[in-house]
Amino acid sequence: MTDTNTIKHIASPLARQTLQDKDLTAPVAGVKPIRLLPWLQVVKIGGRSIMDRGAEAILPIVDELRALLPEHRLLILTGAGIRARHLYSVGLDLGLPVGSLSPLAASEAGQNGHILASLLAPEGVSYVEHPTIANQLAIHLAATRAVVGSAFPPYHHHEFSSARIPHHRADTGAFLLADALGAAGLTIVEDVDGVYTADPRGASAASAQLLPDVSAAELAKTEGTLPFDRALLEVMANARHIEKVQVINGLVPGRLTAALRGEHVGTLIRTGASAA
Ligand code: GWN
Ligand code: ATP
Repeated sequence: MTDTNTIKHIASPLARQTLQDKDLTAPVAGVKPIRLLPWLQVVKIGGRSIMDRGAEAILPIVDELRALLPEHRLLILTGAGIRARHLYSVGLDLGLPVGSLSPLAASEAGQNGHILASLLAPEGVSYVEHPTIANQLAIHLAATRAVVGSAFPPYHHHEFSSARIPHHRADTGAFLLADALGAAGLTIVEDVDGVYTADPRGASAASAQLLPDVSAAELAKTEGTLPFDRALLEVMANARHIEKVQVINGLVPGRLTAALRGEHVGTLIRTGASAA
């Protein structure tokens, strides 16, 4: 009985108070988390911007990734692309809730990952499932230099109902994962040179200017379109490890290689994470 009482009354700084009071939780919860995979480089490959273009865009990227393997250990994550957009239009027409659309779109990101992994298979690269990324990434990356996964986060029916199209898509998923793993970096591969003041392929293309270095907080104040999910800016504000993300043009040979070598070849987006 004495033992039971001791266990029941075990000393814990969070035992007797609400978890909602930040002043009370800060001494325990305010500590910076450890980096699980500090040597990992995460690369998000655009679904629409790269994968949907087929061999012309994919094969040069595959060549660059192959050549980068001796230098970096990579988690390569793919976006969803055109099939997900078709899926959204059909699903929305039928009135499907966002929690039903989210996993359907996510499966398209997974399909692109399977395609990319097949092309890198001779190098020992395979597609790994979400649960494997969650729990067994370290052992896989101890066995091989890189793995491919879906960039889409597995929100499923837990997706926020604030919009009809899933709020958290591939760019957000890639960032959440990279930050949670404490990765060395995240590079987002698109079909434009970086983030512009307006869509460089849209109606205001003539006046669009490239932003070489910008903070997520500054971008959050703008109202125009962006080359990634707007939710990415929300999660960047609360980042713990990833201090900057580079958005680069994967259609230009050598850009991905340069970015992974730390060169400034696209738009650097500063997050809310501090170096301390
Ligand atoms: O199917 O291509 O993982 O890695 O969000 O869930 O919708 O699933 O619902 O391990 O768990 O389609 O089946 O599919 O892309 O997400 O996967 O081949 O439960 O390896 O079974 O979190 O791959 O898939 O789509 O990523 O993004 O079986 Mo797929 Mo995705 Mo595979 Mo995964 Mo979802 Mo699983 Mo999951 Mo579902
Ligand atoms: P997914 O992986 O989700 O399929 P993606 O990342 O491959 O998508 P898009 O969502 O199409 O690609 O985003 C890239 C496109 O965003 C560019 O081709 C560009 O035309 C457009 N874009 C819109 N606004 C901007 C902006 N401010 N700066 C740069 N590109 C922009």
